[in-house]
Amino acid sequence: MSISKEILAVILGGGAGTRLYPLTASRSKPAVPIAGKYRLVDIPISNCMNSNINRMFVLTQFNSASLNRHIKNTYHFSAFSAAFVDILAAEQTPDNPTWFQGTADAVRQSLRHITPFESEYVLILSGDQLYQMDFSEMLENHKKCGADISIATIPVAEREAPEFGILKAADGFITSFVEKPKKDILSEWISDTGDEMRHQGRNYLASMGIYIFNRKLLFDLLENEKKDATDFGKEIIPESIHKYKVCSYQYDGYWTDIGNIYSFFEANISLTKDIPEFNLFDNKNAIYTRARMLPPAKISGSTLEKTVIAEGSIINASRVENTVVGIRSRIGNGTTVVNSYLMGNDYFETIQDMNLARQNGQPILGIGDRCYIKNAIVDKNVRIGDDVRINGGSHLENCDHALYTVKDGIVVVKKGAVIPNGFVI
Ligand code: ADQ
Ligand code: ADP
Repeated sequence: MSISKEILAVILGGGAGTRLYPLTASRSKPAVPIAGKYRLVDIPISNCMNSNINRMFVLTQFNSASLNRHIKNTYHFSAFSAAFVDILAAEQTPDNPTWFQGTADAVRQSLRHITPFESEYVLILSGDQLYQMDFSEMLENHKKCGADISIATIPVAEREAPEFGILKAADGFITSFVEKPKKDILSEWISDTGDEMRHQGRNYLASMGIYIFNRKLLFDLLENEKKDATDFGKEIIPESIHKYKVCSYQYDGYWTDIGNIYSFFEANISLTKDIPEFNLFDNKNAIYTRARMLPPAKISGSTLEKTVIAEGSIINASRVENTVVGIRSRIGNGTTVVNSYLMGNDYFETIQDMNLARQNGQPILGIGDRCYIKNAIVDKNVRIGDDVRINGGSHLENCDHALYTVKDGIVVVKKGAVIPNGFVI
């Protein structure tokens, strides 16, 4: 059987979505724009496609227009192939009056959509991680070990360990597992992760939340044995390790969780490094997204330092530094942007639109003249007037304002916000 028929993927597109608020205020998490021109869901989908896994379900709590449009316009497969990307949004049915309660519950409620598609294995992925991984190697390892369940694992440092499922393994099989251990018991969970990892202080083996299940076992667990379990990390995985063969597939490449504003911001900004850990310039492992017919970026009079600029942008800024500039962005004269992620715009304004906006005393789409923007995420379709100062940093308290939110020192300007001339944050 070819790998494409052997396995299908379920991408967990997000629970309540509060951790990425306000980016998820009007769109589902998989549709959140990342790296200037992609959306979060493009990462797991591209990893699947590059691993020759081409049947995918995206589970999401709500079905946003932008997610639908993105999937519909991006992932076209030949009528002669079995490939698909299907969105399964939480739905209320007569025998299931609730929304997805947790990850296991989300997969359980989707089983009836998965049933008609044959496969021997099911790959379960998180929708909020940045990494490039070949799942076919993980599947090979799963088969070679004769495992019932495989979990992708990665060495992490003590500081990060409490955020993850931490486990111990012997001869490739997981012998114990604790979901998000408290700091005071951490020392009991140190593993031998190899010399290189030990030198980096990465002594804990964390679950990446990436699982391969033998399909029959997954259905049995969710429908019978653990029919009340709501979560993989809290219930299904820890309760399975003594009963089934649960294999650890250790991964040593770049992998980062981008489930909250701070990690999402860091992951985007780190793309501006000379050699980013996440490689968008990879011939073999492309990250796919919607192919848009956009003009090249146009730049004038700007000093650009470590900046990633997407198509369709018009930049007259005086300086842009450590910044990701998303599609169709516009930055006015004399403006400085530092350490920021500008998501860009869904459309261009015409000269007439701009004149009309000016007549009505409204800023035009994009960022105006003589602004200073630092440590910010600027969501799509924002109008920032002239002489605006947005200076994010640890001196700012967390808050939620009508136009912006501050989280961990990062200012997030909300989608479609209109920021008047001279505004200061
Ligand atoms: P977390 O990421 O904290 O830990 P969880 O909140 O269950 O676990 O989310 C896993 C993924 O599922 C995320 O992409 C999330 O958005 C999505 N998700 C959550 N609830 C959902 C729902 N109801 N419907 C659809 N999608 C949903 C997990 C594991 C840890 C592991 C880390 C690695 O539990 O053991 O270490 O992932 O990041
Ligand atoms: P992309 O994939 O390019 O990010 P989408 O297709 O999700 O973007 O969004 C572009 C959307 O913006 C299109 O649906 C388009 O109809 C919409 N759009 C176009 N012009 C305007 C406008 N003037 N105001 C608001 N939305 C617009």
